[in-house]
Amino acid sequence: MKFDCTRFKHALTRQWRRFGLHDAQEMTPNQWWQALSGALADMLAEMPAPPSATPLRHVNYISMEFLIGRLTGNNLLNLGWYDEVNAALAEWNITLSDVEACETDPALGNGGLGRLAACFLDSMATVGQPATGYGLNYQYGLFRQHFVDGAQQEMPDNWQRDSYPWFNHNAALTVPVHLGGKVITQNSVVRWEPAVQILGEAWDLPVVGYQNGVTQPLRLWQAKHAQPFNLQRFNNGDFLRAEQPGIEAEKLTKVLYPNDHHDNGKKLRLMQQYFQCACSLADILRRHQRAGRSIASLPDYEVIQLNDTHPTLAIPELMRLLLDEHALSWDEAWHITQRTFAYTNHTLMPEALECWDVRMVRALLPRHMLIITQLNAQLKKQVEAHWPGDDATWAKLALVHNNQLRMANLCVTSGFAVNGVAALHSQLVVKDLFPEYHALWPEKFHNVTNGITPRRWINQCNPALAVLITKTLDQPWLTDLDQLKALETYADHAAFQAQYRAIKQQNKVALTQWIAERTGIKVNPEAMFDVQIKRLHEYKRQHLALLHIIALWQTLVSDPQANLTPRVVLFGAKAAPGYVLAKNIIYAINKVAATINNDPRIGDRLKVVFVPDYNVSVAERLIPAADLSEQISTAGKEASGTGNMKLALNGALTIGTLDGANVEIAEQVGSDNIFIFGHTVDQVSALKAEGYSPDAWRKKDAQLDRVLKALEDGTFSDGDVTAFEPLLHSLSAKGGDPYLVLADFRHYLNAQAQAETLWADQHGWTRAAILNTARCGMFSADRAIRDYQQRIWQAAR
Ligand code: DL6
Repeated sequence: MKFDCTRFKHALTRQWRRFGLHDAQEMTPNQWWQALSGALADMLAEMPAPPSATPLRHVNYISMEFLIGRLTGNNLLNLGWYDEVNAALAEWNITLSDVEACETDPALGNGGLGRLAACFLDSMATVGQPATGYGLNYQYGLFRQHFVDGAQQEMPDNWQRDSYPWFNHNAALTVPVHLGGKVITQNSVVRWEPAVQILGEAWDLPVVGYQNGVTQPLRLWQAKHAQPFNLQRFNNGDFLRAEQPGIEAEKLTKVLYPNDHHDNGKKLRLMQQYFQCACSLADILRRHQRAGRSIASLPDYEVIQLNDTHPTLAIPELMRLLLDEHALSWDEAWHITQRTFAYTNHTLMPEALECWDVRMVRALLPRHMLIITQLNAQLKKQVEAHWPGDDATWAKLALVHNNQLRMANLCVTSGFAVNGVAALHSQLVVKDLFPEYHALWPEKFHNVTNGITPRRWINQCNPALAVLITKTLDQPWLTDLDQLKALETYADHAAFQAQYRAIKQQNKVALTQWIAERTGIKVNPEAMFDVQIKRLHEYKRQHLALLHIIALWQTLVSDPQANLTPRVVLFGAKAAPGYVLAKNIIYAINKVAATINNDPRIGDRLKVVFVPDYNVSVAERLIPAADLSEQISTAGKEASGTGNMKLALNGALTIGTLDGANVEIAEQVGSDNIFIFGHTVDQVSALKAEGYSPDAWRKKDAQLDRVLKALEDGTFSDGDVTAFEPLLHSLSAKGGDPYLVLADFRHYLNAQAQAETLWADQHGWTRAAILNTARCGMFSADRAIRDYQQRIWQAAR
């Protein structure tokens, strides 16, 4: 797609006139960002749609989260217009990078699952897979994180939904959604009489394929009331209640993940889930029928990929539409439904497998609950035929059990495919989570190892490395990441090594400056940058990294001559507001950091920085500057991880357990170029089976004992011996150390020592880093999308 500078300037002019300005020179930096993005969005909207006759089924990717990151630079790079726009802006003495710095980071997700969804949209547009992303347009994202004396404080993240220039409000697509009420059966005809109607507005963001002319929508639904304002109440002086209907409806898409520790929060989340599903289903059926296709042919043209169980209600919603609106028989409706849905599992953690109180579902969705009850009865017959009289098996497989509706069971039963997100995880999905379902329907189960888009995670975030690769390879590689393999021959090449190292160094210097501005902490860019960035969760074991930091500090204090590698340990993570232990781990890291960073005996040899408010843009700064990538979850707990892939691709060496996609990263990069440690999945099970005792591990390791004592005795907390109570409890005999931190401590320290040995040999380290970049081609999201196409979406039906 060629850049048309005249059209661009016209579009830009229209934007600043909208601000009521006469001249571009009057714009503030933020207005520049608004104007530029608005102009580009207009230009994209005016572009002719690419030819639509494709034999491929259209993918409808429904996800509660899309962590899309900043769009302006990314879209320009994908359009291939970055340099031209930069040149055009120079006429006003503006640089694109200054404009990009003003951009807001849409806070429409929480972690890996939402970022994966964003990578997949980019790849679907790039590989030519017709697709629509369906999500919710939350007004407030997760939260903005601040630290007060080291403790996490959450502030609302009002990320500017109302003035986000990339949005196109597609008013023609508004759909009504119903809730509550009752079901009436007359002459065996079932009718739902809902109590409430809400409108779903379609707010579209463009997903731009990489230099191929494709733009596809990410459609985010926003809740509105049909009559948000009651004039009569207002005229009667009842001003507050006049706005009530609008407020009630709009709360549905107000916040991402409302606190679900109380019933109102849970109900709101359930309503969000249904609202999203109902809007998306209406849109999919409308598109299908507009194309003149019969309802029976839906699965031939459309597939609905459920990103985890959050959009499960799409299943009974489709059944309802087919039965009640299209008057199909139960068998016809079920036949269509079963061939339409595919489900991706992203977690084995029992507490993350969604269940809903049946009474709550029935109150909100009485018709859907009736359908689910019928599906449950149908499933019971199948289970009974396979395992006659086996109540225990039925208790595991039932959709409804003990008044709980199990969303994962509904997904597995009702779809044609189930996949895990890394080889190990997919094996565990079959072995530990759904063995009986696998026995019933082995053909449904697949693995699709996650991937990341190289457009954002190297081209955009690490432009100097992208230029070096382009200069070195004679093949296009950004859409064919396996081409990176050819870099292997340069791993020992002195000139290439020097350039590769210089780029890393330049990224580290840039990060050093940014850290100083953001946190006031001065770090040494020559030190090893040791990075752990991911959600804060006990299983991810940020506290294991903390124990190592304390051990390093104690060594440096007791032996000032100790030959340790200078290190900067960097964390980025948000803890869920109600997750006491996770917040205490953040607090402990910050308190330890404050002690170490201010210890004059330590100087530049060890610094610890917890970067506040970790998000996609922060990740884009940290990843290109990382030397060591911490992937240290307990084996069997991390489904995949995708940060591990981004870091390895950008030349950070992984220190990690044999968990999630680390296993495949190790296979790809080779055992000499990764530091693997810790108990394996089988060893973890064995240890637990024999009765794991954290105290026994503490007793046999004097260094571990010293580290824990320093947390217990107030060394890092101004003498307050209770400051880290939740953390210490978790690691104690009482807490049981459920994620085996103490059992892996010694292995981890040994692996860290190996990393220091290799760091001392800068040639060897750079060689390993280059081989990481060269061998991470398989972690492109393009490959993941092609796997989905081959194994699931376009497989013989
Ligand atoms: O598949 C994307 C991502 C994985 O890389 C992470 O390993 C996994 O923890 C994450 N899962 C979730 C599950 N949330 N729920 N429910 O976020 O998915």
